[in-house]
Amino acid sequence: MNYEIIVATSNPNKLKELHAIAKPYTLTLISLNDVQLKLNIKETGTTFLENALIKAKVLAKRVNKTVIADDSGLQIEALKGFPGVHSSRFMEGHPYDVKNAEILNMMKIHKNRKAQFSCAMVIMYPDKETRFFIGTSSGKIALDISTVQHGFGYDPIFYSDELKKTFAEATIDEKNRISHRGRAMNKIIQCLLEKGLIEKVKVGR
Ligand code: ITT
Repeated sequence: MNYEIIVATSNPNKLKELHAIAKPYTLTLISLNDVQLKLNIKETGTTFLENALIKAKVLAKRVNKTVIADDSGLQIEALKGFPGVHSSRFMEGHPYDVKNAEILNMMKIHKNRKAQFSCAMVIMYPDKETRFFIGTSSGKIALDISTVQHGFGYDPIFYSDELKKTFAEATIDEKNRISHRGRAMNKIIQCLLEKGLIEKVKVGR
């Protein structure tokens, strides 16, 4: 039987990426929608980790299952780490093509286009044992918004140093292999494997 974990996110794109990572394992990720839960979470932390912990704790209070939560965002060196923990709240209510255009506008006066995506991911077991993992992925703010638009959020303006293309041009598996969220989630997968809670699904011949 698959090991079940509830994911404290209402972002369907994050879930899609996490499902793709979980697929080869005896692991079922359950969304808040699946359990008809709506969490009222105030992300009041000043770091990704604080916010991920807040989300995990709120969900863990409501369910008697293992939960995971992530808080993530884009950090731009020349903008002193902005939008950082404010990534989802920056120009809230505006579509991402408008937000991305504004970031490109803010970057016009800067030569240094270095940026990274960061993700703090927390796993909390029913006995409240808690582990956290950090994943980062380096790149640059692109000069233009990618016309290919896979992914979500800031993907169309994030040029990955490792993939040599924007995250928006990557397939979900390419992105997961080197992304901040992919890296953090793969550490959680390792942890679950070591604990013997999940195993890799054997592909039959
Ligand atoms: P939940 O809190 O419900 O998980 P959220 O979208 O608000 O959903 P965060 O608080 O972690 O999630 O905010 C992360 C924001 O950072 C997200 O809304 C995007 O704008 C951006 N972001 C994070 N990871 C990203 C990725 O892989 N690609 C593009 N943008 C990303």
